[in-house]
Amino acid sequence: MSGGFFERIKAGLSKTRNLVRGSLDELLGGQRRIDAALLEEVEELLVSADFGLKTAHDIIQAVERRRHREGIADAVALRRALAQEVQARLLAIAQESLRFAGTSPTVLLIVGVNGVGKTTSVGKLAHYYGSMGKRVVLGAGDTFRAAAAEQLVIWGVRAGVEVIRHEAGSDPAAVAFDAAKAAVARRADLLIIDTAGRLHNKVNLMEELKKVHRVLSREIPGAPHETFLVLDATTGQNALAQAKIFCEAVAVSGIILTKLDGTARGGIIVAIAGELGVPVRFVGLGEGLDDLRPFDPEAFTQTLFGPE
Ligand SMILES: Nc1nc2c(ncn2[C@@H]2O[C@H](COP(=O)(O)OP(=O)(O)OP(=O)(O)O)[C@@H](O)[C@H]2O)c(=O)[nH]1
Ligand SMILES: [Mg+2]
Repeated sequence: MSGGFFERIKAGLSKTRNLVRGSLDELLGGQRRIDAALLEEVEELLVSADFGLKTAHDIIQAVERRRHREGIADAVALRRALAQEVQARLLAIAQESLRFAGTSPTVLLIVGVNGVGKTTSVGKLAHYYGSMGKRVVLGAGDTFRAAAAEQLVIWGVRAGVEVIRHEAGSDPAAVAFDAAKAAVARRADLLIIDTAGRLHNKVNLMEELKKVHRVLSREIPGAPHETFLVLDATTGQNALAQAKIFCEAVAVSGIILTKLDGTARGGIIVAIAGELGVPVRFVGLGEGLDDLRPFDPEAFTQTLFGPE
């Protein structure tokens, strides 16, 4: 279950890895010359793994420039150049997985559309930071569905942390208020607030998130210190479109990319970096308590383009 990030991401990313490595092996077999035509095929391969049209094009242009400047004569040099270009784009915006505020509690707001894995990720984060010895409190800000708070309470029990909840249908901002009070009273290190993914319409959802945001900032200076948008990797470019809408409404400071284990579209991580400039902080690699890991750009790049 546990194991290093590298082993875990290799397994979790196996579909993307098989697509990228398998196709590269095919393209580069038979001692093919590294020329513009080959690079065009590599670009298509990156697009098929959801690196995004623009980002794939940028990467291949950079590799093409290097081919002229440094000479890229063989498959080994090409893989190395691809790895460097991808990694540079991820490292340019990389952040530690969670920036703790100078004064506790640090408040983390979790947003995203329905079904992407918000509540599951809140539970896994509670476990992750709880295991590190942090005192964690959860706020059940999804009051839209009756079962939502129940689901969070189950995760709270699994992770061994307290969950602040109200009746279904009550005001999420009131939950945020109580959760902030409780986190201060309990001297928590970290308060994580789950939110609803669906409301009657999109305007309502965004207005509600802004209200939760206002309440948190009134109760705890600087809160929410981080706002993570949860995106489902299996939805590919749709995830990117969602992200753009959320980033316009709330100050998203990081991305949690879930369900990487279920897709060959893991290149979306690079598209997010290239097009949104928001760092992926955690990746979801399965449904278990341990299956949320801090994102490591180097391990990701090595998994897709490294020597073995
Ligand atoms: N395979 C896999 N499944 C995941 C991952 N993260 C979440 N899921 C599954 O995705 C489904 C939806 O997860 P939730 O956490 O309920 O999603 P949500 O965003 O809270 O959904 P709403 O509350 O309805 O908006 C569940 O079946 C989870 O087990 C992941 O990293 N990998
Ligand atoms: Mg939920």
